[in-house]
Amino acid sequence: MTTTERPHTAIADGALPPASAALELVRAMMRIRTVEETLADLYKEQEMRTPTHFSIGQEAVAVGVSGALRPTDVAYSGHRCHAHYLAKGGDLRGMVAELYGRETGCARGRGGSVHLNAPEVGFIAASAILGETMAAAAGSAWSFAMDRSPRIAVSYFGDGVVEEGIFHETLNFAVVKQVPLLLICENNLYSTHTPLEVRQPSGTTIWERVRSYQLPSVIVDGNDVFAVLAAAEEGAAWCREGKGPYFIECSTYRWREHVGPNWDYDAGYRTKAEVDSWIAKDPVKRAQAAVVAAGYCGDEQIITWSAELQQEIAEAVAYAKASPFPSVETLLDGTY
Ligand SMILES: Cc1ncc(C[n+]2csc(CCOP(=O)(O)OP(=O)(O)O)c2C)c(N)n1
Repeated sequence: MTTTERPHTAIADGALPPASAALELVRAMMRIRTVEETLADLYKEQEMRTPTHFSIGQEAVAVGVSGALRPTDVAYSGHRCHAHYLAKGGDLRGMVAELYGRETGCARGRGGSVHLNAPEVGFIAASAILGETMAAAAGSAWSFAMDRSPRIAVSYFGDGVVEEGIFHETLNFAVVKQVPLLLICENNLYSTHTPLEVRQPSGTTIWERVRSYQLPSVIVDGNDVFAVLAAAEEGAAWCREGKGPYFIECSTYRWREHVGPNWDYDAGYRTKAEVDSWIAKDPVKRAQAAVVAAGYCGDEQIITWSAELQQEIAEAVAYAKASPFPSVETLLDGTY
């Protein structure tokens, strides 16, 4: 196949999957939203002493991608990793306890919000060093290729990582070795407070630029969970067939401040009107409306789920707060 035959397209709105699958996606997004909004409220109590990057507004990416994955596939993430961890099946109590710095946390209270991990369900690692886990994901993918296994590795990263050297090294390596690596760029338009257009040459689009590495590259509406799922299914199939890596740029938007629980209209780098325009494209409400309109469920189902999810997160918080801090003698365990 030549480069021009590879898919290099923008993917339009996703068709609705069958009822059970579509409802599962909606509930999974609602769960992540409920968890993060609850934690954002509680953050103000100052009992979570970890820098925390919320992905409120970006839930469709993690949920749509995870819908195309198998339990044996692996995923890696960066600093904004809560949604990726939960969507891959990471334990909620282990996540909340980690944010509270407790021994029962998924990193035994030593890593905080940016070091979530759940290897038992294939969520291998997250790191706040931009781009660091991309190379590790390529390593996992390479091992799957050498084993001729149908497993694939996913690397989640933000648009800021596209300016890191490791991004280019990883793409080059993945293509040369034809490894089953699904690259998911969550383009939320900003790297901290700096917009994409002042960081990259005028007119640059990430997905088109990636083409120069000779791998399939598509862009998708990252606030449409069904479109993300469709793109991820295509990408995952490509990787599983041994055709090499596949790149998906997901257009989305972070609602809260870069790090922390607050709204940041007054920070001077974006306007309230801009944030509001993205809130109007709320991926959770959009998917809820789609399944109700399709007759898959009624509004009362959404209300029931909300109540169940509030209960689940309340129990996880209670569990975390009742858990012990690591003992002083063990503090250096796992530190290298
Ligand atoms: C190698 C490296 N350089 C700089 C930083 C500081 N830093 C942390 S988050 C961030 C912005 C990342 O933006 P993006 O990748 O678009 O992800 P987003 O925060 O928008 O989800 C920066 C520059 C870092 N953690 N690591």
